[in-house]
Amino acid sequence: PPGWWLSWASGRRALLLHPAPRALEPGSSSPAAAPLRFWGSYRPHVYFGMKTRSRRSPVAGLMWMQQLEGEIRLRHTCEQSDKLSRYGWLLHDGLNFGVQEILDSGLRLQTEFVKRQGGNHGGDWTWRITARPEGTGSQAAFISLFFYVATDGEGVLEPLVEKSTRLASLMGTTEELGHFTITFQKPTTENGRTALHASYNYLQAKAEGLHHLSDVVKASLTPRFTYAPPGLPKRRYFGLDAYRGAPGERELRSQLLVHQVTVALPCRVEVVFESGSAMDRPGRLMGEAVTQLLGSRAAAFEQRFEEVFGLARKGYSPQEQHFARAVFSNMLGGMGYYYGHSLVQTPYSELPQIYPEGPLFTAVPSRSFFPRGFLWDEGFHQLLLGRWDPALSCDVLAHWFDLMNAEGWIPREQILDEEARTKVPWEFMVQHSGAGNPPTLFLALRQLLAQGAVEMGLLRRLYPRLQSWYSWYNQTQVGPLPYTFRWRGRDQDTQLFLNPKTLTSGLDDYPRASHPSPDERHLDLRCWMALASAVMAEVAARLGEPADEYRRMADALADGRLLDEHHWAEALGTFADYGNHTRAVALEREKLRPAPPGQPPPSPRLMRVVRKPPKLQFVGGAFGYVSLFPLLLQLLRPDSQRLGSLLRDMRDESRLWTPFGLRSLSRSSPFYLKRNTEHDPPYWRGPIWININFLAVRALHHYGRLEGPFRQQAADLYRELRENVVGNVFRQYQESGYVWEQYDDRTGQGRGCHPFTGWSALVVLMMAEEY
Ligand code: 6A9
Repeated sequence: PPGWWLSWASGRRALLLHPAPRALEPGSSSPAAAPLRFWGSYRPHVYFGMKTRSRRSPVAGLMWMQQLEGEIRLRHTCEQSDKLSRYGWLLHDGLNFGVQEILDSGLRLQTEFVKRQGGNHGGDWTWRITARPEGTGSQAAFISLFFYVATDGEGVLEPLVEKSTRLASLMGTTEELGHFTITFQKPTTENGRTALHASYNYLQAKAEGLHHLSDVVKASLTPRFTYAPPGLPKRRYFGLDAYRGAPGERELRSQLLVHQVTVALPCRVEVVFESGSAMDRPGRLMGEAVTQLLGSRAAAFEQRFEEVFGLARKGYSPQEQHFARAVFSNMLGGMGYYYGHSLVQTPYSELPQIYPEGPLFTAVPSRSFFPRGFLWDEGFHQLLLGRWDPALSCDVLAHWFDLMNAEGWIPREQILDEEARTKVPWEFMVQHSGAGNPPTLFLALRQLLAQGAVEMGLLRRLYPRLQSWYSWYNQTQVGPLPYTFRWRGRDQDTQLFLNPKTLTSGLDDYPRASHPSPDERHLDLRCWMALASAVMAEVAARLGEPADEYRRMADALADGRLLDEHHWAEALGTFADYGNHTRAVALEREKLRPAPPGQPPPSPRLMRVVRKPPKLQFVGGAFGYVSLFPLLLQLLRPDSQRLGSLLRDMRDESRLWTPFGLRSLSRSSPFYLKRNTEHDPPYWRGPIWININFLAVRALHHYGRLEGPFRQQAADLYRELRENVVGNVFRQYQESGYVWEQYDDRTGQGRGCHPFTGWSALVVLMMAEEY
């Protein structure tokens, strides 16, 4: 066939979903098949909200505002710039209930939901919001709570308005939910016994989409309303007035109803969702019934948490247990359900293209900063969630594998809908169909298999996808020699970076060969492929499929001699990448000619200068996480001298050891804490990351139990490292209110974004010593 045809056909393949039958069975997320999971807090990017696991689910959510003179401080989506001193789920079982605490400058909000099954559409739920002043108290004497319901292009909502300003309830219908009603109860004192004076406003509007809800509400507020509780002075407040509509002729796909209640602190408000198909209710789920149901759900959760993780019987203090429950709940309660398409750049066309639509049910790294799916993060997430609810993890894996294209590729970052897109700068939006990411889903799958939690039917459906995924890495990320591998997609513009990044590896700016080239061999990817091969062999064997090829590959990649040949750098005394490399690089301000008179002065950039030409060699000056990979993924034999050497170097304080965990890059590396460009602070060049520390703790645990010359040393390091990591993440949480993306290797302080209860939540497994 002519060349154009080939590229047209392959371009199509990159944009077609994998042809094998889906891993998810048709309708498996529907309310009929999975009623308990239908409604959930699947909107991790808002402080409090719910939706269903359906394609165009209506959403419900909360916004709030302390009524301050002349100032609109509306809270809705999780934003670090809101500077809340703390927020997150304290308890969440992923199915029935959740309890969240939010501290917002002197205001303490407790946001709770509890579900009750009944009917054919996922049952009923009730929200309870309790607000009170905290500490020195809020500057505002009264607050507004905004409860909203919005459609996403499907279904209708009918308001029922009392006394022209109070949205008392609404009736709705959507395809998957059938008929339902939502009732907004009047505010009461915290114990629910006494009604409180309140002012009401409501809004009915149309919005371009769910990503515009905050804007529509903000634009509808005017300060012309008065709050006048009996016997107290009148106060002005911002209330919902009229929305004058979106500019232009855009399609308005969302119907929005907002109930605003303005009330003094402390107070409690409940919202009751009732499914039209649920009959014979024992009574409306509100007040005392909510208190009781929440109480019994919380007790059941705490009991099960103890059964699974055993922290009380292992002697942890009540505060430590509280912390562990909160961190775990935040990962589970932070799960999202998304439906939409990625934007994908293939090598076959000039512009990014639209990838096929699909659903994704996934945990997220961070509710504020990265509230969406990330491929290699997810493998780590499921190590924790799989202990709690293996069926949930299987469901998540099936969703991820169903997003695979016909070439066997899964997009790394899943930015699937408009809400997700509002959080991402354009440069990060497009996914490249040649770009990989560590195949950590194999880690999760291996654990689920060990737990006996993967049904044969699912495994069989996953198998062709696993095969394709595995071959994708094997074919597209191969290195220059057999059994070597190379990450594609390194930064090309070498002059602009101290060291061109390797985003695909997940370790972003971790130093690699200074001059990217096809001669590179990446140690971490090789080790991931060893793991992948071993898991493929295991899966094939279980299914009675031919496993020899996978076994042979797994053995070859774990073979000590071959590993030495490709990655042991005798002169450096460690394992390393290989490539076209020089250490003699630096960033310097470029020298520009002065501008002619009258013209603005030029702004010189920081540019890389290379003082000594690169040559093919092992990558020196880069000891750190990558060098540890043969240990991290447990490829070394317990009697390997390399194991002894890595243990020694790991424990060395001038290299990786700190009182807070292992730093990502040796303190003696020339790249240690170096910026990559003017605007890129060091990321994987010193700070402590919890996912890799988890792998290290887990590997030390492994080697501490195997007979061999380094057994005692590994066992000792295991104890120390585990205490350091867990102790620091716990202390930082107590001090700062959050779990963080990374930790400073000099002070232990949380760094990067927060809350980050993606893989940092693996501290729970380290506390439980479950690996
Ligand atoms: C930036 C900016 C509001 C970077 O945890 C997710 C990933 C990891 O997979 C990766 O290993 N993080 C780590 O190096 C965060 C990546 C965020 C990229 C998008 C958008 C949004 O600003």
